[in-house]
Amino acid sequence: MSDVVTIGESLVALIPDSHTKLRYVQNFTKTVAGAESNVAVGLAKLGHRASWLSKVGDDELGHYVIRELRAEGVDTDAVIFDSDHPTGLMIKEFSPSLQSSVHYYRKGSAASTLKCDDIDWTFLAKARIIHISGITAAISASSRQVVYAVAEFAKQHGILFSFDPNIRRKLWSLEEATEALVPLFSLADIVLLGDEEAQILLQTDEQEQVVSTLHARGARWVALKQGAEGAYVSDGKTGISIPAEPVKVADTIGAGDAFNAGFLAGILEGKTVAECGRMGAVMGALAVASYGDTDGLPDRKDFDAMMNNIQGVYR
Ligand code: KDG
Repeated sequence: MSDVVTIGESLVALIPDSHTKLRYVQNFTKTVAGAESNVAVGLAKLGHRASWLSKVGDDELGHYVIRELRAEGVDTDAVIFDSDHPTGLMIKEFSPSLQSSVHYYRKGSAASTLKCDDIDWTFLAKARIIHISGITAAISASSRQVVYAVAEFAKQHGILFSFDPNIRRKLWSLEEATEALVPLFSLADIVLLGDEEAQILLQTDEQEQVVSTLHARGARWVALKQGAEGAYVSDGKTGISIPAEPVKVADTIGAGDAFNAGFLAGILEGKTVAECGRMGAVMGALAVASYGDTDGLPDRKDFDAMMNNIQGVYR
């Protein structure tokens, strides 16, 4: 039984060692990326039982993804190995101004073939929270069907459905994203979105308006992620701004997923919405301070020390 099940594609990510165009890069670090598995890793590192459900190719990259996620404590027992489709790949590129961008090689990937018949519904029924991002809805029509079916299933079974639109403009147009993602707000108990996404999907990024719109559609918790400004979080009774933790930024990719992991951990632990927000902010700050999506995520001891502003002794 898992506290949280996340569903979505993970990719092998190649991270360049220099801030220049890819044609000039000589060395890359191999790592695992994927919004939903990032959330699962963050939760597992904080001591929660987290499962990740997906498909990977029955290839070296697929076995690498599984090995890494297991090493971080994520349960991958429900993952399907597909011998007909490959594991997806992405390559990050860092411009001299530290702007991160990504190049995807994921069309026709194993995860994009995920369909409702692949889902182990009995396993899913035992979760307390199911978390999915809009990326899963973007990668194919069949995985989009999975997102809607899972959201409905969560509602019927009293499982909290957590949703982050995670709009990736390289995967679909804003019109397609809006049409597919807006209905999911009405099925979500927890909505975690960025201010740019609020502007696209709700035509406003004004915090109180975003929050009241989403509560009116049924969300119990809302977190509006505002990047370097922090976040505005609400449980319908309390709405509060959470400042971002000061940090030296290496790579912003993965920050939103880390925030989500911290926020969901707070919900599992029965914390107030302000505490959930701070837990999210601490996780987000640690994620941006390192290059991989999850390398910077803390284990519980370091996380608690940071939450309590306790300095470590290093020598
Ligand atoms: O949120 C970070 C993700 O975007 C990254 O890990 C890769 O899942 C990914 C994607 O599809 O862009």
